[in-house]
Amino acid sequence: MSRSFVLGVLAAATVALGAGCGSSADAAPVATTQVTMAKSYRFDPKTIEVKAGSTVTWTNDDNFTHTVHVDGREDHKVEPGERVSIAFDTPGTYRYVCTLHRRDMKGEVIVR
Ligand SMILES: [Cu+2]
Repeated sequence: MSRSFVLGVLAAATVALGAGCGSSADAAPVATTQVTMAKSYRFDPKTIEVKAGSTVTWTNDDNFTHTVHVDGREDHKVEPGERVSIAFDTPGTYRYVCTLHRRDMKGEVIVR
């Protein structure tokens, strides 16, 4: 209970700092349609940029089951060694999470 409280406070502090602070290397968008769920509990690269109409593929190279849940869309479970592809037709910024590891696994797809 106290541990999760501390983590919650840290998460809030991270949000308060805003974009561009801290792990700014992760935040720079990478032009790719391929995202790896790398060991351990990460989306790599975390922020990607694609053209409208692109299909993005997430591949699970970790030893654990993860999911890809884009805001407003369905959750996709991805077992180790498997992949899921999602089409992005409309420009915008789409946040997504792994619903099993929300604190650690978040990413963003920027559609131009
Ligand atoms: Cu996960």
